[in-house]
Amino acid sequence: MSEETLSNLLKEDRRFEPPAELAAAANLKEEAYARAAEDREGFWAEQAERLTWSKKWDQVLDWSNPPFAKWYVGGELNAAYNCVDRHVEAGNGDKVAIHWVGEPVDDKRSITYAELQAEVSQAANALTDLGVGAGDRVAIYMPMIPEAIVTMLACARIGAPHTVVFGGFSSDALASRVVDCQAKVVVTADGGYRRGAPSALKPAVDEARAKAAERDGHTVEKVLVVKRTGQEVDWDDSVDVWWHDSVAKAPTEHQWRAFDSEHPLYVMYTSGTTGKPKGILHTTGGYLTGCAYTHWAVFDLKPETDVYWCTADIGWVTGHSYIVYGPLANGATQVLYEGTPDSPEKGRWWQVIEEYCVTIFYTAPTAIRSFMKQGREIPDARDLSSLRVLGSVGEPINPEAYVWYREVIGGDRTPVVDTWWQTETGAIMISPLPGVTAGKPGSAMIPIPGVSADVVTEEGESVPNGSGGYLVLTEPWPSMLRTIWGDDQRFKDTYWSRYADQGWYFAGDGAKKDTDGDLWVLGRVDDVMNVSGHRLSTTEIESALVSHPKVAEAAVVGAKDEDTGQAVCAFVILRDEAGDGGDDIVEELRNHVRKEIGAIAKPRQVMVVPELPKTRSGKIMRRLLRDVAEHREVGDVTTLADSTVMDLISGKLTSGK
Ligand code: 6R9
Repeated sequence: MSEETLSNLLKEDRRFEPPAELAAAANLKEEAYARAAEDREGFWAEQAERLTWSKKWDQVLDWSNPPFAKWYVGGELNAAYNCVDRHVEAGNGDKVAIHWVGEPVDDKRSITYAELQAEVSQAANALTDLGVGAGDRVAIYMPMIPEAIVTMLACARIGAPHTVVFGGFSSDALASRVVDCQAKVVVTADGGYRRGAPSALKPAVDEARAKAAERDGHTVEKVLVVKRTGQEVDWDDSVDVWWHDSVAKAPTEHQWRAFDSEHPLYVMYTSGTTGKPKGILHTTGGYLTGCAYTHWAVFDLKPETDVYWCTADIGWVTGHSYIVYGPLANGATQVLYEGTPDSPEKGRWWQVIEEYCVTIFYTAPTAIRSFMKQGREIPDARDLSSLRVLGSVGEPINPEAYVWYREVIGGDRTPVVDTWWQTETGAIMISPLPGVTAGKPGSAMIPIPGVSADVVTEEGESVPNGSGGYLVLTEPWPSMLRTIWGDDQRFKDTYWSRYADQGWYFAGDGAKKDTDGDLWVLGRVDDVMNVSGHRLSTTEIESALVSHPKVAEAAVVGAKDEDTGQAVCAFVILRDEAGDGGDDIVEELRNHVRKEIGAIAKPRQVMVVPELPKTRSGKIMRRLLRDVAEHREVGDVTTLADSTVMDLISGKLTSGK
C-alpha cells in the first residue's frame, strides 16, 4: 500500500472523542491495556470469573501442543446455566431476557429469564427423550424465533454440540453439514416469514435427510418441528416430532450438569469461498469467557439499564456470540427480530428502536449503506435518542457509512465501534472501546485488552506505521477455534502454517497500520488486487465510489487483464434520487475514483446494476462478480441470500441498460 493511497483513505480525518459521561462510567478504562499486557493469563483468569464455574480451573492456558490450545484446564461449567439459571438464582427471574419482534407486525413476545429457564429445561428434557446425549450433534435449521435460542441453550445444557445452519441455505448445504458433523437430530420449523409471506423450511430438511441417507449412508434419527407458519408439511411418524407435542409438554425442571471447560459447545460452518465448508469448533469455558468479556467491554454493557439489539441472524457466528452466548451470559435484555429490515415499511428497524428504547445497536455496514440509500428522512422520523453505542461488524466500514451511522442514527452523539473478528476467533478481537478510544471513521483501531495482533510482511516482519501487510494474531486467546471439525490437518494448514515458525494465527485478511499505528482491515487477502504491480484494496476503491453523491453501494473486483495483470471492475448501485445517473455516469465515476485515489485505481469498467450478490451475513460475493467481469459462467450461488440476484445483474448487463 503506497503512502499516496494511504493518505487518501485517511482524508476523513475527524476523530470522535468518547462522550464525557460515557467515558467517566466506562466498564473498561485505559489502564486495562497495560494490565492485560503485563499479565495476559492473569487478565484472562479475571475475565473467566465473570462466569460461574462448578469447578475452578487448575491452569489458565495449556499451549504445550500448539496450535491446539486448552483454556481453563480442569475447570467445569455449564454454558446454559451461565446464560439463564444463574440470573434467576440471583433474583432476576422477572427481568426480560428477550423482546422478540416477529415479522407479522403484531406478533411479539417478551420472555423473562425465568420463562427462558423453564423453556430451555423443557427442550433439554425433550431432546434427552429423543435420544440426544452429551457429545451427540444436533443440527438447527430455524427462523429467528425464540425456539431457536431455546434449542441452542438446551443443547448446551445437555452437552450436545449444536450446528446452526442458516435457514436461507439450500437442502444441499444442510445435508453436507449434517453429514459432516454426523448430526443425530435436526430441529426445524414448518416455515418462517420473509417479507410478510410464509416460506417453507421443513421440505428442505426432508430433502436433506434423504440426501444424507442416500449419498452418505447417514441417518438423521429424529426431526423436531416447531409449528410457526401453519403451512402444510409432509410427515413421517417414525422420524418427525412436533415441538408442541414434545417440548411444550415436557417438565419445566431439568437438572443440568457441569462439563469440562474444553467440552465442544458448537460447530459453525463458514461459507468458505470454495470446496467443502469448514466446521469451526468452539468449546465451552474459553468461548463463553470471550463472549461475555467482549460483549461487556466493547459495548460498555450495563445489564441493569441497557436494551441491546444485534440484527444478525443466529445462523451466523455474530448471532451465536452476540445474540445468544455473550448477552445472555451477561444477563442483558435484548431485542430479537425475525424479519427483514424494510418490511413491511422501510423504517421498521428505527420503529423497533423507538418502541423498545434500544440503547446499544449492532449491525453490518451493508445494512447501513442500504439505509443511506433510502435517505435520512426515514430514520429522522423516529426518536432514536435512547441509543448510546453503535456497533459495526462483517466487513470494513467505509468512512462515509461510519459518519452517516454516527450522525443520522447516533444523533452525532454515540461512539461507533467497528469490531473486527471472525467465526474462527469466536469473539471480537480488534475494536475501539467506546469509553476510551477517539474513534476514527474506517479504522477498527487496536486489539482490545487481552488480544495481541500485528500486521506483518510475507516474511513475518512487523510492518512500520504507514504500511500494509497481513493481519496475524500473535498470542492464543480463550475463544479461539480449537480445530476444524474432523480435520486437524486442515486446521493447521489453513491458519497456522504460513507463520509456523512464529506460531502466529494467520487471519486471511489484509490490513495496514496508519501513521498513528491504528489498524485498517482491508478485507480478505484474495480481495486484494494487483494492478500493474500496485497493490490496491477493493475496499478502498469501493469507499471512493461510495463517496460520490450518486452512488449507494459499490463492489469492486480485480479481473484478469492482458495489460495490467488485473484490472479494476466496479459494480455500482445508484441512489434512488440519482435516477439512471445520466449518460455520462460511467465516465463520471471512473474519473471520480481517479480523483479520489489516483490514476492507478481508475476502474477499467463501471457497471451500473440493480443489486449486488450478498450472503445472508451481508458479505458481497465478489467471486460471482469476478465471473461476470471475466465473462465466465457464474459459479455456485447457493450461499446467496437471494439467488436470483445474479440473473438480475446478468440481465441488466446484456440488455445494456
Ligand atoms: C464476525 C464475522 C470474517 C471476515 C473477516 C473480515 C471480515 C469482519 C470486519 C471485517 C473489516 C470489520 N470482517 N468484521 N473486515 N472490518 N470490522 O464477520 O465473521 O463471517 O467469519 O467473517 O469478515 O474479512 O476475516 P465471519
